Amino acid sequence: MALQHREVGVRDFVLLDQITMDKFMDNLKIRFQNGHIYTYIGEVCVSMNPYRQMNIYGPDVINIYKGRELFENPPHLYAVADAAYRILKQRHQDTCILISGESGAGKTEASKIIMKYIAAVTNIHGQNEIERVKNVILQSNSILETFGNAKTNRNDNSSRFGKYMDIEFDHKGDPVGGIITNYLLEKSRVVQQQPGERNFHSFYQLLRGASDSELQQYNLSKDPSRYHYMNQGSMDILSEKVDYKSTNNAFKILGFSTEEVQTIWQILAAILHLGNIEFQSIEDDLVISNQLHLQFASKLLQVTENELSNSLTTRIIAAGGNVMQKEHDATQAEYGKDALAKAIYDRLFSWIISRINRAILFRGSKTQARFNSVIGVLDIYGFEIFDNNSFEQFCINYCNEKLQQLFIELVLKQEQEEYQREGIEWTNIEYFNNEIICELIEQPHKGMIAIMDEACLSVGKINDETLLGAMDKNLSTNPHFSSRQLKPMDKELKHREDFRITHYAGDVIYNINGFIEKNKDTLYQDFKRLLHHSKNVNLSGMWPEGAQDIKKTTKRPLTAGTLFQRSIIDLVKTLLKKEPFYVRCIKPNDIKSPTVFDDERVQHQVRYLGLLENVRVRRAGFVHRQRYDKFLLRYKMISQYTWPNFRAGTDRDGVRVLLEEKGFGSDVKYGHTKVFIRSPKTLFALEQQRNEMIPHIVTLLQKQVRGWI
Ligand code: AOV
Ligand code: MG
Repeated sequence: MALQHREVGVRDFVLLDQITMDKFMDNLKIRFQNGHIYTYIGEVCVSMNPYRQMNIYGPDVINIYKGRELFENPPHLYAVADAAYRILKQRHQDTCILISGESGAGKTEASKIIMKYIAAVTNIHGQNEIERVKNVILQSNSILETFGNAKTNRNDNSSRFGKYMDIEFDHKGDPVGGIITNYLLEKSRVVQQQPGERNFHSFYQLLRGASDSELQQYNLSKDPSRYHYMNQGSMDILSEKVDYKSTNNAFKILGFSTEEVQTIWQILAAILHLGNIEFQSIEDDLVISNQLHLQFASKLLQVTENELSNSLTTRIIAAGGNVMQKEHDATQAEYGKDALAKAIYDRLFSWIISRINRAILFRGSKTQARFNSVIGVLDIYGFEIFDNNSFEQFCINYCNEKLQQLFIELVLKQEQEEYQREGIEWTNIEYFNNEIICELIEQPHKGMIAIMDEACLSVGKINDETLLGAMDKNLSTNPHFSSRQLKPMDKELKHREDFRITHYAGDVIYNINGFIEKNKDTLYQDFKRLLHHSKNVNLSGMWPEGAQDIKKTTKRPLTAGTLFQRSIIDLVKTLLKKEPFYVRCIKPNDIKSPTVFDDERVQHQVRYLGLLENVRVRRAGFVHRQRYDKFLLRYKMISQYTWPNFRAGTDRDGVRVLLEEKGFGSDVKYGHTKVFIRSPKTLFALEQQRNEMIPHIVTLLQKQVRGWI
């Protein structure tokens, strides 16, 4: 087992003799090369993606970490999970584990490892209901990945949605429920994929995993190249971790009915048929040229062929009390069809999550559960830069800015507050605060989201180009925004439609094309009515607003950008109420290699994650702090005054006597409830003396035991 061989490098970056980038990198590298993928900065866990299966997650390792302090064992996600769990159990305090890092850095894997640990160490009484809840929590991951993950050019299993999961525990510390909140699924992927990328895994599972008779029932072929929604990017066969069978099995465990599961695959098949529908303008008429797919799609959506065809080619407009039918042109019809496919998938995804939530049964709001607490695990899409970056990357990267902001605030705030609370002096450390970038994006009236909304709401002729113009006008003073208009000589801004945001994690060039459409995210009412009237009750239930009277004017829905912003602000509010733990994931290289340590790429991540500042903040304060009672328990054996027990005063007095005797008095500060140790050397020395004492103590105890017998 990897934990047993000698550890290389320092396990906490605060123990480095100098805090420089070189020393930091050396330690990270040597540890990575020796299979130590985790290293701490205090309580923050830095995790390197090993790109290989590590033998460090088995039940034997779980036992080593159970109920232990962070510093007692080699760094591990299990130790972080245990710390979060212990706080919850002992103090009945909500905690959360925030996992960040760029695309492919290992966030989703980390979140699963953490959940596995929590599941393993709970339910010591073996109660059935608790076992069921744990099972649902673990199984839900495979379903969410099937429908919400896809191969991108950065990660073969990239999360295309954000996920926050609260796991609820009763006062005994057993998991009794949970709730998953999802954030903005990248639904544009349903209809379009970049070269080298794929649609969501679910589609490939269906074609490759369903039996011949099932496929026949859906009128589908096994071959993805036959489907427009699957053949634009890569059609690689991935060694998918989850296949059609396991997905169906997970559905079963989660209590989905046969009809529900059937509906899910049926909807996927319908989307593929929709994708193959084409429109042609013949003279003044719009016709659907491949009727067979229309027929299949309508059968699968359980609507009539006529209804589907009508809603694809025309729309009903209510004006001045009159209802009229207006025919689309081919472009409008094409747009409408794609919007329909995206919306169906998006609704399906949210519906699946709400079904899972029903199965996990979150009881937080009920009165009998008022002593319950939660551990939240956040796993979102990581910061990403592609060759072509659009509205989706804009939202994903904005979300990462917000989380970085939270890290800055909490990690610093926590430190400062602790020093203040304990009555200890403190000096501030300089760091880059990305607040200015968050403001650029989200400021009311002046931020990018507000400017986009204004463009979407304006009745006049505004297009993506004029939207960019409005941004130029309003944002020219923000150093984190630039465009061709503002910087005509900038070679990186190749096209007129390009603009750049200097994110905390690097520069990203976005292309404004499509921003207005994606932000507006309109779906013709006709489609909502169509789906609401489906004979399939599950599908119909996903579209309640389709019941609305045609003549009734609908309020303009909020834009995608504003909805996303609101959900992220809500998330931040939720997280702020909890005691946070951090996992900072790093990607060693861009080629998914288990051996290559790409210095430049790693250093870039270390820099933007602010890890060096994190170490400095931690060090400028104190490398180690511990409650007096715990400290005594661990080290009392090294001093004649405190062994076997200190009786001449409080625990605080005992700690003081011990440290003074050992000559460490000048390196420590005594807070109200904790002792703070400044230098790593002191901690080492204490640990060393303790290790030396252990054999004596053991012999002593053995003698005593023998004496007693
Ligand atoms: P991400 O969640 O951070 O990216 P993942 O967790 O999906 O990244 O990790 C990407 C891939 O790296 C996985 O599919 C594994 O092959 C490998 N990997 C990561 N962590 C481990 C580990 N602990 N042990 C073994 N292999 C690992 V994204 O969702 O794209 O932002 O949006
Ligand atoms: Mg992920």
